[in-house]
Amino acid sequence: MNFEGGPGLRELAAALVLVAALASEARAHDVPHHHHDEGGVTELEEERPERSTLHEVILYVPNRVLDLLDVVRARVRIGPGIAVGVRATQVVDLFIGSYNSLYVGLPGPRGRRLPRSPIGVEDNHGVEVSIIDGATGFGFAPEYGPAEVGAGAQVALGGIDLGVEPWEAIDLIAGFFMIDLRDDDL
Ligand SMILES: [Ca+2]
Repeated sequence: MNFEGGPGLRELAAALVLVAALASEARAHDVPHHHHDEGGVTELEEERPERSTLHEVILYVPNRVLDLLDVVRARVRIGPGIAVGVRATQVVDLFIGSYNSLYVGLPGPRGRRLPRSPIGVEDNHGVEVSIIDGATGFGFAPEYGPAEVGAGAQVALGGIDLGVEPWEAIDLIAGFFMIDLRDDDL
């Protein structure tokens, strides 16, 4: 009697354990969702579709490389003009001059998800002092980072622009722990 009843009970017990496990897993999934929805833990996660763990793993190395490239600007410029610029954040900066150029090198902070090209067009014309920005590039201004520190100059047919963005360095370090402070990961 028990010979047949035993396995039947065991199967029933196993099925109950399975159902209980699935139910508790479903609840475990629900809880963080509610946290995100109600608490608004991070706005970033709500602005974009949630990335899967697989997505993050596959793009982990490319994203760290792009984060690293964001830290340094080292553009060599070829083209006519005369200009000088220095900056230590957007508030403490100075630019005066005019140039049209083709640049080559490390382009500097992306300020977006798409990588910037190591070769491109760059121009800038006018005067910029701190937040009073009278300088304009005709679609190809250098676009510095908000905390970027650096300097550049253009003389006759050549120029150079060097900079470091500490904010991107912090984003790089946070990125190793899967935290995307700049919201620029692919
Ligand atoms: Ca990042």
